[in-house]
Amino acid sequence: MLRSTTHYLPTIPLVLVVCLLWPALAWGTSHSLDLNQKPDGGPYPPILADALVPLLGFASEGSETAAKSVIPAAPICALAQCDAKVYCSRQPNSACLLQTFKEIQWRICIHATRFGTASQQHSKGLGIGPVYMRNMVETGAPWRKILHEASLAELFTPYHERVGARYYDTQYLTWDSWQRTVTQDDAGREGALVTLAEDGDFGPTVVAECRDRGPAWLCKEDFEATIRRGQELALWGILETGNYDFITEYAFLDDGTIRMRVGATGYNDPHSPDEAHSHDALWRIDIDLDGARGDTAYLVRHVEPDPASPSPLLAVDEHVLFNGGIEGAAAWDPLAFASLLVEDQGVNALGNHRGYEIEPLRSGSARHFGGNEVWTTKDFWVTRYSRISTTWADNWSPPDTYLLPDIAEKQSLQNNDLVLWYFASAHHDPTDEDRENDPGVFGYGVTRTHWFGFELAPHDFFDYNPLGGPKRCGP
Ligand SMILES: [Cu+2]
Repeated sequence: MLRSTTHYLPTIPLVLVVCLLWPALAWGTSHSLDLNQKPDGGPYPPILADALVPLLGFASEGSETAAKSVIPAAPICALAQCDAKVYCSRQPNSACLLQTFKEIQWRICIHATRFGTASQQHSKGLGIGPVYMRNMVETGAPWRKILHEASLAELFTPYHERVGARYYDTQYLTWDSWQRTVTQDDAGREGALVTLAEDGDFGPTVVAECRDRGPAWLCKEDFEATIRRGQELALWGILETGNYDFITEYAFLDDGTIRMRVGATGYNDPHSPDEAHSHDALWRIDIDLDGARGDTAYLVRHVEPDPASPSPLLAVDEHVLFNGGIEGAAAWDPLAFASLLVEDQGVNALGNHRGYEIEPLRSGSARHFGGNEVWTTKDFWVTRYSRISTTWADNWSPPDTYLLPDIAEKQSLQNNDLVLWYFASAHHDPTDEDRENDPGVFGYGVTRTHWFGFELAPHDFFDYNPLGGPKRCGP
């Protein structure tokens, strides 16, 4: 079903205003009596008022300046709307979000991906980009681009016991069929709902949550102790593919990290609810550190023992050109703590190239051996941005049909415009925890969320601990 596009509101969707103002009024009433008391008399979590009042208060034009002026003394979230016309030009069904933490600020476009044409539609669900970040500690620090676009390229669900069950979950998605609306129940007490620019008739499809992520660092000595708790803004929506609901999440941390995860939940295949299977995802990340050009890919590995040393006790860490500096792929080696690093030509104050690296979040590595499944045999793929990179999803086809021709060009991965592809999986062998609580039946039903993904973490992108860590605590 195609939804009307006549309700496109270029700066802030009307429904977004309504969604945001309603809770503002409700909380405003309760907070007018006692900021620390909710209507039933219990205490609010401290983050609630701090996180959401700025969000609601700055959901208006000119918010970039306004948001900057209300940076609180404590490190909390503050979400506002930026100008989608300027920052979300490639995908019109979008929202532009400005997230202000104590030390850094994020400018994020989130959008519903649309590929192909109106008559031959295709989608990969929610995507992000462009994404910019800037340091708020240093006066006048520039916005630095981190990535141009990132989304899922594919979701794949092969079952263990059925030769024919090789489900490419994005194959049948049209521009709208995958979307599901989200509610305050989805968002929780600390979340807000975002309606994309062309979804006024449909409703909100993105949850924005400010989350406390525990101790970001701490230091305790006999007579002195200090701690910094971390926060993150998590943006997530639902990619609905049938019995499974895939939660696609993009989280922006206050230390400059971007975390991308998929959570597989919903209900098990009714035809074979106890059959083991894997949930595979391929992400495409068009990384543009400080602009598109000048990026170089490396594989970073820990090697122990150091083969060049006579002692088995010594270790060494490698920082080598990815695939010798040309387009290609590599397996993730957990014994090497391997990561995929991209460095820009630009350097920080210490003369180190500003970089970001993919650090896997996963419990294992799937490998499959059917037709068109070569793309599942490696975890990191790096290509140069090229014609294939711009047409890879115009019409749906399995990843082998665009990824393999792309790396076959053997273009240079040094000082170039790079695209990263990351493959990860969750293995799901249903257990009794997958069953409904219906005594006498105990049939297989809804499954708990299986998460997998990665972090895109800063690597010499800052000059120092971005969360203000002191030299030490104590004397
Ligand atoms: Cu499953």
